This record gives sequence, structure tokens and C-alpha cells, in this order.
Amino acid sequence: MHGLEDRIFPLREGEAHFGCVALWMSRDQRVSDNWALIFAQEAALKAALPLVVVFTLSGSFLGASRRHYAFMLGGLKLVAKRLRSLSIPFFILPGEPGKTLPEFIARHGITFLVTDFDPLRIKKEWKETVARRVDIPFYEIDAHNIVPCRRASGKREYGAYTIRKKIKKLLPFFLDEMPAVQKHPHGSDLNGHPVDPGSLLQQSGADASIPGLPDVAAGEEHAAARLRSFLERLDRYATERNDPTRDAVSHLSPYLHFGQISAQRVALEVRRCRAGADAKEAFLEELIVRRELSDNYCHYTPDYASFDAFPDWARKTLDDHRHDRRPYLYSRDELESAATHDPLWNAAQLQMTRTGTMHGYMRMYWAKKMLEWTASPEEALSAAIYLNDRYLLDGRDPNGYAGIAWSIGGVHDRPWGERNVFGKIRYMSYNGCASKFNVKRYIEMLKPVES
Ligand code: FAD
Ligand code: FO1
Repeated sequence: MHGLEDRIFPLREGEAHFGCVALWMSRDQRVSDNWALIFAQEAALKAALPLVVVFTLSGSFLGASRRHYAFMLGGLKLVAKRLRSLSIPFFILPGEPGKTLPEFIARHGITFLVTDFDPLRIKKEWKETVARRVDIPFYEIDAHNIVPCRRASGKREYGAYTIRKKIKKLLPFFLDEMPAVQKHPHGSDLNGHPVDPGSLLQQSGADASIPGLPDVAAGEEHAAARLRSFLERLDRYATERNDPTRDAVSHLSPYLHFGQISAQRVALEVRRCRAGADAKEAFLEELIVRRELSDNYCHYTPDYASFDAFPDWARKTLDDHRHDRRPYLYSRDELESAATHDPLWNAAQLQMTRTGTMHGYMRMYWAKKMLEWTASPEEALSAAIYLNDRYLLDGRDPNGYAGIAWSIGGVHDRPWGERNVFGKIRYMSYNGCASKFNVKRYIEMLKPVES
């Protein structure tokens, strides 16, 4: 029982009897294990209609730069190739979806539209605009979560401890094998667009001012290879996942963010592999509970990137400490250029700008220190989101908005001992890190290369 019906959210009910079915691919940019594609193909097969996939390429998506577009377009090039081999034409439409998609639908006689679930505000706005401008059946499928977001909970959850039991209860029903997409038997005269990342990158007008990440290979095959290599060392996750000097984490987040691998596939492979139960449990807690808690947060908290979204106790304690003396104050530029007094924080910032990633443990420390070293929680929040989304390959993700809100605003956390500036927000210190891992080694790893 694969529970497809629980993933379906109708934006406009209806059936197709002629014309063509289209999947508007957005968050889940893959052919394998993609519930939105599975649903779209089922609808097309039922009515014996052709099937196409369309991707709307929006310039500077939430401030994304070329390093993000290059990775994403690299993955989409492989998606287009695989779909072509399945007789499913792939189209890429540069421009705003509210304009380009209705035109595409009218021009190609699309009579049934499917898209994937995404809790980000900008995606909800895109869908609302498209739904207003077309009058065909339109369905949204949660292809990102193992337990569909709306099914896991109908409201904003307090924390991992409240959503965990709801997810665990439903997991046996949803964490199961997924049907493969088949070669589509109903052709059309539509040929689709080849994806040429180079020229699309030019067209996107994306910010080219930060260095790309040429050695991070994009696409489903590379995501699968990274999963296989992680499963070989999964045992280390149990004891070393919080040590940024050890390579104990999966590095799957860019692939999960762009949907180049399915979290359900990752969970199935983790469950099957040889590693110990505690390592599997620790990893699945992050991959399933923490990740789905982030979608829950963004989906049910429209202002997920603002101070107002923090819990009452957190807003109150931060207000009480607004006028505390800040021993250090840094501008966004000083933070961005890793020019603080703290070599550990600077190393984390360098890791972010240079490699497009930052170890999960350091992300907490990195964000919390920004609360301490900026003039207000609002400034800390906006600087953290700006840097997170400008440099991290997995940025612009519900995990990021939730992770930053946890660090700075106590979202999904509880009050701790009261102290200067932080109030009751959980505190992290250099010495606290030094008691957990070899801080000197981490700083050494990230020493600025001799220019
Ligand atoms: P692993 O430890 O191997 O975990 C596997 C997967 O589980 C991750 O890819 C991710 O999808 C999920 N996961 C792990 N930890 C968390 C977590 N704390 N919350 C939610 N999901 C989690 N994650 C992003 O994807 N994009 C971001 O922009 C982002 N920004 C963050 C900012 C801050 C301040 C904090 C505290 C966390 C942030 N995270 C973000 C969550 C987490 O740090 C990263 O997902 C993780 O470090 C990615 O590395 P990995 O894939 O090797 O993780
Ligand atoms: N999704 C789209 O449908 N079209 C885009 O042009 C697009 C660009 C983009 C750039 C950077 C990035 O991090 C994400 C981007 N996404 C785009 C969205 C992405 O697929 C995810 O849906 C969300 O960012 C995560 O919820």
C-alpha cells in the first residue's frame, strides 16, 4: 500500500478526457521515486493521453546565485534526458510562472495539471496565480515528505517531541517501495527543449559574484552515489555526527533540497543497510522527524522568516534583553567576510562561502553568535537568512528557515537559563564546542588559503 491518495491536494478537481497531461516540476527535480510524476502518469494512462513535464525557470529565485542555478540546471539536464528516453517531453520555461505557464498550457492544449508540494510562500503564490489563470483540473502532490505534510499534522507543531509520535505512527503506512515511471505509450507531436545549462545560466541573469562549485556533481546518479558512499560509513553517524572535523554526515542536503533524490528512497536504503540500529535511528530522526518538522513549520507559519513567528516566551525574553550591552557588534559585511574576533566562527563562515556547505553542528553555533553580535534579533535573523541562502547550496529551504528560527528564536526549542542578550534562548559557546570536538583542527581545516 503506497498511500498515494494521501499525498494528493486538489487545487481544482476534475478529469482529463482529451488533450495532454502536464507535470509542473518544481521542488522534486527527479524522475525516480517522484510521487508527482507517478500521479501525473497514472492520470495520463487512465485517459490514454500524452504526458509532458514542464519546469518554470525564475530568475534570481529568492536571491539564488549562479552556484545554485548551475547545480540545479545540471540536474535538470539529466532529468530531461531520462524523460526523453521515456517518451515524456521536457520543457523549461524561463520567466515568471504566472505568465509563462498559462501561455504554455493554452498553446499546447494541456487539459490536466499536476505539481509538487512546497511550503514556501513564494511557491504558494505561484500556484495561486496559475490556478486563477487556468481553468483545468490542477493537483498538488507531496513528493518531498515520506509522511505527507498535511497528513502528519493539521497545525504548527511545538517541536520534534510532538510531531515525532504522529510521524512514527504513520511511517509504516508510507515508508514503502515506490512504483517506477514507465515508458509513456501515448506520444504527442511535442518535442520538448534540450536543457543547455550554459545558455540558461546566462539567461537567468543570476548573480555571478560568488564563486561556483564546479566539483559538486549534480543529478540523480550523483545523489545515489553519494547515498551509497554514506551507507558505507553510516555507523560513524551514531557517535561522530556532531564533530565537524570528522566526515560522518551524509552531505545529501543539496540533493534533497533540489529534489534530486527522494527522502523516502534514502530512508528505505538506510533501513536495509548493514549499519547498527543506533546509527540508523539517529540518522532517520534527522532525515524524517527534523526535516518534516521544518516543512510543518513553514507550511503552517506564513511569516516563518520573521521575529513574529518565534514562540511567545522567546519574543518576550528577547524583548527583555534588547538593551543589554553587546560586547561585540559586527555589520553584515564583517560577518560575510569572516572578520570577527572568533576564529571558530570565522572558520564556519569560510566553510560556507568557500564550499557552499557548513557542518550542521557549526550552523547552530554560527547562527547563535549572530544573535550575540548584532544590534537586534531582527538584524541577526535577516543576516543569517541572507548569508545562509546566498552561499549554502542547500539554502532557500524550509530546513534553513526552521534551523535559523530554532537558533535565534527558540522555535521548536524550550527556555534555558537566562543570560545577557540571549535571555532564555539556548546558548552556545566556543568552550562548549571545544568540549565536544577539536576546535583547533576545524580552524586549521579552514585556514584562508595563502593568496
Ligand atoms: P545529515 O546530518 O547527513 O542529515 C541528512 C538530512 O537530514 C539532511 O540533508 C537534512 O535534509 C536533514 N536534516 C539534518 N539535520 C537537520 C536539521 N537540523 N533540521 C532539518 N533537517 C535536517 N538544512 C538545509 O537543508 N538547508 C539549509 O539552508 C539549512 N540551514 C540551516 C541553518 C541553521 C542555522 C541550522 C541550525 C540548520 C540548518 N539546516 C539546513 C539543517 C541541517 O544543518 C542541514 O540539513 C545539514 O547540516 C545538511 O547536511 P547533511 O545533509 O550532511 O546532514
Ligand atoms: N524552483 C522552480 O520551480 N524554479 C526555479 O527557477 C527555481 C530556482 C531555484 C534556485 C535556487 C534554489 O535553491 C531553489 C530554486 N527553486 C526553483 C526551488 C527549489 O526547487 C525548491 O522548491 C525550494 O527552494 C525548496 O522548497
